[in-house]
Parts: sequence; structure tokens; C-alpha cells
Amino acid sequence: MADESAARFPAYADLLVGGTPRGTAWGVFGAGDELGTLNHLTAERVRAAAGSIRSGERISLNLSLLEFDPPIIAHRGVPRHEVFGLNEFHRDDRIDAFFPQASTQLDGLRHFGHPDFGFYNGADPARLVAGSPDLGIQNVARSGVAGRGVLIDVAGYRESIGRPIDQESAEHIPVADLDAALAWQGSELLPGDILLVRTGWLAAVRAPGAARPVVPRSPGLAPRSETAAWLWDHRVALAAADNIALEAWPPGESEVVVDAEESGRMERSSHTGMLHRILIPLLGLTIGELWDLDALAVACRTRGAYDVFLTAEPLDFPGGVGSPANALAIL
Ligand code: UVW
Repeated sequence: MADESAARFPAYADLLVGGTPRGTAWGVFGAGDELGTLNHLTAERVRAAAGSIRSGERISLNLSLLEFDPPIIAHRGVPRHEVFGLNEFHRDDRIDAFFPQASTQLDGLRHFGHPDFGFYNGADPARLVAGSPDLGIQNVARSGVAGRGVLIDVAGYRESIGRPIDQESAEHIPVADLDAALAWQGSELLPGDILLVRTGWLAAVRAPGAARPVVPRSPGLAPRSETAAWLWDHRVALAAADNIALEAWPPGESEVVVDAEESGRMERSSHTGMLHRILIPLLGLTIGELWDLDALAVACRTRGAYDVFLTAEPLDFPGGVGSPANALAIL
């Protein structure tokens, strides 16, 4: 694994010229690595993150498993739940048609490959199937996600300057807004932090009387290489947001262009232009989506500090692509 000291750890610009393949972080955390940027969560950083606990207040960042009915992404339906008993005084659950990514979720390194390069660290796509563990979400569960979480309340910042984020659109949030929101909050992002980006989309769709968009769309991080560079160079361990895809969805005009589609070897699809194609397979970034950051934003604003101790524990589901996040902030 690359030395984490500033002198030796590659910058994003270094990956673009010296990555193998070019533009990838493959090998940076070791040839057989399956954790990617979660490697930034060193024991030392987890210990230091305890300093972010002031009051001991706990705030769950999870939505209900049944939050989206009808579902946001059509193929991720609502689970069918049966409660049965072996006798009159006993109850067990049975869940069918359970889509682990239908509500507050973590997306592991199996979720996306890059059409030109493949999956993280050169994983064999033939092995990314049920029954084989490669790049599965169990790696995240067994490693455990815990550390210093930093909320960037971009929605709050944009409101404060009289330029609220347009929740009806798939507005691209540039990294300049992340930096400006951090400055507005008086917060600092440290290497190995877990990033929580509040776009305000979830609050907008949950507002009383709000209509859920028929075609799913939400503002989010801009699908630009500068976004990838910002996340990598800050050594973000995991990035989560309160929207559909962390990045803006659908991506719209994007810098993420792949040869396979340009040359016609692969058909364009709803994934065309997605920043996912860089963040997950090329950089090894685990992503969180549909995280409920609204109560956390209120609490952070009240206490005047946006760093928390954060845990997220996905299901130990061997070979799983994603999982409910089970995310908890301790303030
Ligand atoms: C979308 O489907 C938009 O994103 P994801 O698959 O990461 O949930």
C-alpha cells in the first residue's frame, strides 16, 4: 500500500499520468486490495475521531426500508414482508423481493465497472456474480466503517447566499460550492474523513404535499474530473449524500466520456456520463446514497460544529453489491 504521507501518496494528477492503467488508483492500496479508499480509515484516525464526540447525542442517518413506495428507481421495488409464526406466541420475518439499494444504502466496489478499463483493481468480471465474494459488500462489513464524518451542508450554504439549489433539476454542484460551504461552516476536511453532502433534495421530496418526481432526478456532485480529483486529493474514505446517486442524476452534460460508447462498441445507457464510472472502479470509492442528513444538519448548525463520529455497518452479505447503510452519527 502506498505511503500515506503527503510526499508519497499519489495525487489525482499523478494517477492521470502514472496510474496503471492510466487514471486508475489500482495498486495504490495493494495489488489484491478490495477496500479502496476505505483504507484511509486507519486505527489512528478512528481513535482521533472520538474527539468529534461532544454531547453523545446519536442521530440515525437511515430512512425506513419502506420509504420509497413507489420506488425511486423503478426496478428496486418495495420488499414484500411476511410475518409468520411457528405457534400463537411466536413471530418471524420473511422478506421477498428485497432490493438492498432501494433506500439508504452503501454501494460497494462491485456496483460499477468502467467500460474501457473494467472493475476496481482489475477484478475478473466473470467472478462478480452471486456465489462468489470478489469485491462484495462483505469486505466493507468485515472491515467496518467508523471514523470522523464531516457534513457539508451545501443546501444550507446556498440558501444563505440567496441562491438555493434547484431541487426540481439535476443541478450540478461544483467543488467550489463544497469548498465555499466548508468555509461558511468554519469546518475543515481532514484526510480519511467520511464525507456527508447535504443537497437538500431529500428534504424537498419529503416536504408535506411535495410530489415525488415521476422521472427520478436530483441535484448532486458534478460529473467532472475535478470532482473526482477533489474527493481523491482530500483522501475521502467514503462519500455519501442525501440524494439519488451522490452525483447529479441524471448526469446530463458530463465530462465522463468512455471510448467504448464513443466508438459504438457499447450502447449508451442511463449510466452514460455517470461519475460512478470513475469513483467506484477507478478510484475504489465506496458510495452512500439516500442518507438522511436533515436532522444532522440542524444539530450541527446548533452546536456550531459539523464533524461527528460516524459509523456505517452494511450487511455481511458475501458477494453483495450494496446494502442498507445502517449509518449512525454520534455528536
Ligand atoms: C442510480 O441508479 C441513479 O444510482 P445507483 O445505482 O448508484 O443507486
